[in-house]
Amino acid sequence: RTKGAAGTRGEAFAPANIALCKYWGKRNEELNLPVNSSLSVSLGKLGTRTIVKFAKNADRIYLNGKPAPEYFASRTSAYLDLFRPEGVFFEVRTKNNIPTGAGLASSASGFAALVKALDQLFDWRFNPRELSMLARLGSGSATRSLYGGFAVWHAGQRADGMDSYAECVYEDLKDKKIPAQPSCKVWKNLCVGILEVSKARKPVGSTDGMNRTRETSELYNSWPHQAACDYDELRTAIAAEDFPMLGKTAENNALAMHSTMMAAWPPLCYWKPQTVSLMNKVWKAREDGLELFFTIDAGPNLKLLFLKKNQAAVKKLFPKVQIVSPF
Ligand code: 2P0
Repeated sequence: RTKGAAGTRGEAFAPANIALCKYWGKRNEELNLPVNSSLSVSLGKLGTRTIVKFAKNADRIYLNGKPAPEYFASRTSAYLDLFRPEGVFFEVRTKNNIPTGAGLASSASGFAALVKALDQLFDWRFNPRELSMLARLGSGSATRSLYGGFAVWHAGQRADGMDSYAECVYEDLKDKKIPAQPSCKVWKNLCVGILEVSKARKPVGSTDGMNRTRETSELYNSWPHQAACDYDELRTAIAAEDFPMLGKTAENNALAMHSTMMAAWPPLCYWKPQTVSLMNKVWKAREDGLELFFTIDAGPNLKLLFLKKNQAAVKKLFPKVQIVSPF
């Protein structure tokens, strides 16, 4: 569908996001349709800016000012194939402002920024829900990167994925008639802290990890139920601006996801020894009265959740933490 005339260039930014209720398991690998709905918080100004233009003869893909590595260029070109008119090539210039090596997946903000830039280039004028479905075809977690702040990705039920899109959590609360604090459209004093354990690319990619878990882990049978409960709990916590409820649910959800992987065969553990010591440090701080929680994605790094009033205490405990504002 093209509403207007294609331009000569598109440029867009999309934020990175961290899932508080994780996406783990695909019901359709080609369309990246998830088993369960997920909920995330964005990293505000941290993410990806992408410029896309038409090119002659071949795609030219640049990452942070240099020709992109092969794995990145081929994944981007394969995604562009979905939209490519015959004989057309693209120049894509992508820059991540996520601190290098923060251990954050950039595929989420990357595909979201790319699809927004393509929307401009082709003048599709799709709405954010439609764009989130197109971003999903690049990477599941990209579905949630069309929005700042909290986003929900509805798993949907349809085989064609037309009901598997993301929206801002406040839209979803309105639809479900859950009253929200007026102030909580932006949860200003919520902070995310990044604790880097390793910069290395993960040994088992998310898609393979999810498939292995789904196929071999007995514990995975309980995952869809846990995810559904956590998703509801997080929505309620956001509506009420209840930080302890948000933190507890996010941490428990992450640990449950990792438990399903460890019970897979061959076993899958993304943690390093330092991951476990940092987890213990958070638990000890909590015992000592600090409202501090963590979440962990498919990797060894921790993301801390805390309120601004505790920023100094968190910095003191974890001097290397990188603190970012989600809004
Ligand atoms: C998430 N993760 O919800 C979960 C939690 C990692 C752990 O989404 O195969 O790179 O491209 O759909 O989106 C990472 O998986 O996987 C991810 P694909 P993606 O953020």
